[in-house]
Amino acid sequence: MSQSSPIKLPNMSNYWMPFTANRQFRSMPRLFKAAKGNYFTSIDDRQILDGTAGLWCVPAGHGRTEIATAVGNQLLTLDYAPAFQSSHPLAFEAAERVAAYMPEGLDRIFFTNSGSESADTALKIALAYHRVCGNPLRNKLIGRERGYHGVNFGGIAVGGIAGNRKAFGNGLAGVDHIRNPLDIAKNAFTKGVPADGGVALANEFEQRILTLHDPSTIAALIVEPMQGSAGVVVPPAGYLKRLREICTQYGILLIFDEVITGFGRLGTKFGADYFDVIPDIITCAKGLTNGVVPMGAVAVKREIYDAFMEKSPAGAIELPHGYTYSAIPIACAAAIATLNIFAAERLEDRAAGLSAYFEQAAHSLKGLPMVKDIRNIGLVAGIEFEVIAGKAGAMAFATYLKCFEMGIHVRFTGDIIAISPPLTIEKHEIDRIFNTLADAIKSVAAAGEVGLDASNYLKNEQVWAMQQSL
Ligand code: PXG
Repeated sequence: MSQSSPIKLPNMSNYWMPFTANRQFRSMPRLFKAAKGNYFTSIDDRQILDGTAGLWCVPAGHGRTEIATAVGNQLLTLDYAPAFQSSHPLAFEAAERVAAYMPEGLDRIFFTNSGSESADTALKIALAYHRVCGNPLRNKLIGRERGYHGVNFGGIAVGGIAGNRKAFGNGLAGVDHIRNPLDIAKNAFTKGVPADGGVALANEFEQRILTLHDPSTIAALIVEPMQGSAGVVVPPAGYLKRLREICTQYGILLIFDEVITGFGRLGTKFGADYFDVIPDIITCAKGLTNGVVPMGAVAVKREIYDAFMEKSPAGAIELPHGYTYSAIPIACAAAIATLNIFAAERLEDRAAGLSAYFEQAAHSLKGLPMVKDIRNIGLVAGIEFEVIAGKAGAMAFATYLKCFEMGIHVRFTGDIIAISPPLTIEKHEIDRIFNTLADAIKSVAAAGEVGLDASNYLKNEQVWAMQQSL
């Protein structure tokens, strides 16, 4: 692109963007027009290294022809089949393939269209399970502080990110939260899983929450094995195992929300595999179709499914729940093609093989100005900054903008930068991500004034050209 021909931007008045500062965005749009492998092409023709696998959803890298071909062919063969009271063979095949990828025993699969729908579906299955088993008073749901389970009403009720809840009324009744395991004072700059305190922290579930509510009223506990959205919170050793024991002891279903940790992110198929803890229900989405067709799945233990089949009245719909697009043919085709790629390229093993290198690179940022903590596991890292007084989030947001200007896509949440590249990332690209991030942090910190005013970062002439054409 030459400077004399500014980029033609779309009319941006109608699209209300999700989880975006819409007004800020329009003053400095960040638009992609193509993607291949580990790179996006921005609208101003720059190659932007994808340090986040899209929104954690493109583990196999962008533009996979195997998936595109499968989806295209499927679209021209069977575009849609009614999902209620009828189906199509690929739905059963996709469920069989997802079941085979899940930990042993979680082999009954309900399809949704997103992680949020998967979370709400899992919560509804848990409630309905206890009811069908004759325990309707087990109807409370427990989540975790700073947990993220999507944006639907169930998900935000058990979720623990205050900003995602406070605008939306009273939420569900009968919900409580266990403590968030992040302890920077004790564990700052821990590489991987913190060693201590896991069992004591999990015991707090029994001592505080179960005592308060009476365990016989609790249907389920939902947690992410590693909290992604809240800024990469890695639980201490023994914590998830102890939660499992407590749930088993009191007949509470344990749900792992694996929307981020599923499909190789930690260097194993699921977080359940990484931590060697098998929940009763796993939710997933994102990587299931490599992010290209919306799809989520809820895997339940066979005994749970069997209870519905055995105890529901003959001829009844056992679970009055589902979506028009549950197991839509193109999503099934995309999921099967994605699982084929995982099998052929052993992407989880690839992630595991790179994780030590990635860890080293992430922790090389220790000592930079404003850096308060670095956390990592598998191919995920979180870099937490000191909060600038009166400007919470500004340091991370400015760093994100600076990285974008420098050709790297990172994520920010609060004052934390999260890195979660495609599992196809190469070592030199890992170097580039963290070297660029280091430069961005230094530059933003040195600028002193890191307000939310993007004009500080409009040094790039091409970005300027975009500005002029608004
Ligand atoms: N559960 C978990 C654990 C998630 O991380 C959802 C549910 C909801 O999924 P859907 O498909 O409804 O968006 C998520 C989504 C980020 C980021 O950068 C994280 C998510 C989504 C977008 C951005 O932290 N997580």
